[in-house]
Amino acid sequence: PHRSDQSIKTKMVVASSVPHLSSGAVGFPIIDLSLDRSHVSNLMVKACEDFGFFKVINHGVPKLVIDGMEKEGLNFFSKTDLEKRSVGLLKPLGYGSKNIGFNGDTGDVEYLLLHANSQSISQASKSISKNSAQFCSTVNYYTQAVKKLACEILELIAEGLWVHDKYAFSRYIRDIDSDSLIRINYYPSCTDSAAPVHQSHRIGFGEHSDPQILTILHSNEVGGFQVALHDGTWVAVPPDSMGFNIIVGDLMQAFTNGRFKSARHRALANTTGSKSRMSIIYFGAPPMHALVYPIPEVVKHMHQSLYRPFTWDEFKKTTYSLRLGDQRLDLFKVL
Ligand code: GA4
Repeated sequence: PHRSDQSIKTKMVVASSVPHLSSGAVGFPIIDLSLDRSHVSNLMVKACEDFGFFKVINHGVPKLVIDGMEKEGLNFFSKTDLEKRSVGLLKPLGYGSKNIGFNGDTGDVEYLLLHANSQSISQASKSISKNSAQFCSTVNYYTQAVKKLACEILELIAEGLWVHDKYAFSRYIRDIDSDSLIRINYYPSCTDSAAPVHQSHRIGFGEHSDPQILTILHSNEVGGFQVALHDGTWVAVPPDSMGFNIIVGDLMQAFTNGRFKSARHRALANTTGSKSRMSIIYFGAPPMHALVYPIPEVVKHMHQSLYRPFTWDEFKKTTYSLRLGDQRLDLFKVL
């Protein structure tokens, strides 16, 4: 069932109500990766339990790599409609505008969605950019850098959870057959959008959780991104082009037997500013055939597995058979 989008009003949560916060005036945890390893891993586990969401700073991804990727993104979205639509890839991959998935979800967004492996990027580059070699190397650099960051975070989380195998989660996205994706979302500013300005609550990308393991989201300095707390309250995430937002996906919820919850998030369409919002997103996923099940170390403390084992292939098919906002993991619960 679709969760109703009751209120678009958001609440700013102050740091004092979330005691473990390390910094920042607004409520979500900001984790400094340059700090002591065991401290960082404990903070991450707590953030994943409390919010399924946090921001990392001092992450080690070079600014040059991020800037290069942003430039390629802006370059692509500034092309004509015809040029963008000529990106002929297999749906759902490739260029899209307004339509999300196959079941009628829409938003005020344009996007480019690619497989995150170098062969696919190289293949796609040819139809995306005139300077395909440069596009290809820029996207590859970025993807490699955020993949490394995703692995580091997953290894820190494994340590924080006292899982014996430090690579229990990261091995899936390190696998050469990993089904990870890279996506660039472009939310046109109100000046270049056809929609009436008075519609100040337009949705760019509707409420949903990400089906994969972990998401690494970067955005430019334009706001609009929001994350829901466990009680359903929406909180605006202040834009920060220096940090990365980390989002727990459905598979991480399954791996941790529900100890972590995938974070529901959305992007409001740009309605006030004249600048477009652009986000660059890496979705860390396992290979298609990988079996996903709650890890024994976590289940041990909870006595019972909440979810039955399933393959990523099976989960992905289910994901695409449902609507954007559906709670797809519920279908994999042990009754
Ligand atoms: C949400 C996370 C990723 O962007 C994505 C999306 C996918 C798509 O846009 O093709 C989905 C959406 C996402 C979840 C439900 C289904 C599938 C659109 C949709 C309606 C690439 C993904 O893996 O799942």
